[in-house]
Amino acid sequence: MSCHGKSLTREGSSSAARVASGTPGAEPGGTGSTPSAEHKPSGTPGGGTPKGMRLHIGLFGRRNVGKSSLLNAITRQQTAIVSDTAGTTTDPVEKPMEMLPIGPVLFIDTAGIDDVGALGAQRIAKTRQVFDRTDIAIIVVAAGEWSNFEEALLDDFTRRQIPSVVVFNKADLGPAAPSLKQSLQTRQVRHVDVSAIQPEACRHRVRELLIECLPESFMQQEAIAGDLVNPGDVVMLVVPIDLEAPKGRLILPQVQTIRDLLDHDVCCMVVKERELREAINRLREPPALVITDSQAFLKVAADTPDTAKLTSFSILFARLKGDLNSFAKGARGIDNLRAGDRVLVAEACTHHQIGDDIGRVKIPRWLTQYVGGALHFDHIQGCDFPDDISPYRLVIHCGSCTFNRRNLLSRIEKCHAADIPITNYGMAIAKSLGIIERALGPFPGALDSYRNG
Ligand SMILES: Nc1nc2c(ncn2[C@@H]2O[C@H](COP(=O)(O)OP(=O)(O)OP(=O)(O)O)[C@@H](O)[C@H]2O)c(=O)[nH]1
Ligand code: SF4
Ligand SMILES: [Mg+2]
Repeated sequence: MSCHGKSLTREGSSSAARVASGTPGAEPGGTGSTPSAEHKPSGTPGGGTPKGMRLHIGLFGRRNVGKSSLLNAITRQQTAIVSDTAGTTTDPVEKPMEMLPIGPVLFIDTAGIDDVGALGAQRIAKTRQVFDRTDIAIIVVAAGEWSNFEEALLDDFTRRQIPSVVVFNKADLGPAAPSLKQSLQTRQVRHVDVSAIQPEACRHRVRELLIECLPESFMQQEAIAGDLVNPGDVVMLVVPIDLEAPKGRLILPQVQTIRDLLDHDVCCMVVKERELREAINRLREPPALVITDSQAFLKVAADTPDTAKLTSFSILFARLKGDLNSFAKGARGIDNLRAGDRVLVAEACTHHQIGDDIGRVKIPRWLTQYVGGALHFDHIQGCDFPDDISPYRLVIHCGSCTFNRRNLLSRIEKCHAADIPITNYGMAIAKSLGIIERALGPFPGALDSYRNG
């Protein structure tokens, strides 16, 4: 999975969304025309909590209701441009922050959902893309003026099972009707009256509201690999240092995995694939688990004793970020591929490809060999996922280290709805190299899904 290496010098995960100031190296906030900020996940100088690990909170509503004013009040900064001209915010504006006691969050300010004209339609489409990565939706309403737009937003979020809250902004200009509040209460939709022009009070009220509807999954810290072994066990991490590896550092999934193992009192050894066999020979007993970059799977499988569990970083992240069972089942779809079929390869971040790129060169090569005939590959990067995936026989997703879980789950759900199998890089590689059962060995449920797929 040395594709991850490039992420640390790649652009952010969305070509449209921009990360506002908050981490050194990120651009100051703004709207409309500023270019993408460089993505700086943790483990890099200047990086905080990786974006993908933050609770994503979207601000939605009609133009001019005060979405950007609310963001500025909450963040105590002029993160987004505010004006009384409708349609000030064009592209989504992202602002990472530490929101105590909630923790690391990412606010996403959006363009008005009632925008007009051809450009307006494009801005609405960008706003709607943000739905896919929203953990909590804030529907902003001005002076209690509720319309079909707010009703449609609420319906959409309810259908997607995204917790949503209503913020009645501009309370200084007029309150929401008691009957409306009653109706929201009946539907168990939390709401609050605020005025963004009184930022201190506004900040407190919004924070209380958010805490009330925090998703359970956000409260629980999921293990990456520490739950697969026991305290004191030795785990070997195989990290190829090739052309794709970033200079002078490890990459985000490797750093996160090491930290997770240390948190679980596990001994970690990090080696390159060439040194693996020798390193294992030096141990008194085989390691409990070997975790490899998927691209070195074949050599690592050959050098790892059968008594040791084996998997890849990419498979671990499929479990953390997505739904391992869906991906394992989706890997079966590789058996149904025929020459001439279309395959969609999706990467969560944008980056420059180099010679032997995993998504563009290696996976297509291994899959073509497995199928025994030419396949047609389409590639997408960032937040753009096609509405119509019916032309595809299979979707293969990267490890999504820059996505939050909801974003990836939304894509999995889209594939399920269209009855298109979806798997991930690690599993597609393991499958096409003939070692998927071994790579899924540490996950009996996923292995069953694969076998019954
Ligand atoms: N009176 C009053 N005015 C407010 C309040 N919040 C925002 N405004 C004003 O409402 C106007 C629109 O605010 P914005 O924050 O730009 O609204 P927006 O929803 O981001 O608008 P778009 O980006 O155009 O979609 C500005 O003139 C703000 O100063 C409030 O609580 N009370
Ligand atoms: S987001 Fe995907 S393509 Fe980008 S570095 Fe992470 S796993 Fe690799
Ligand atoms: Mg705005």
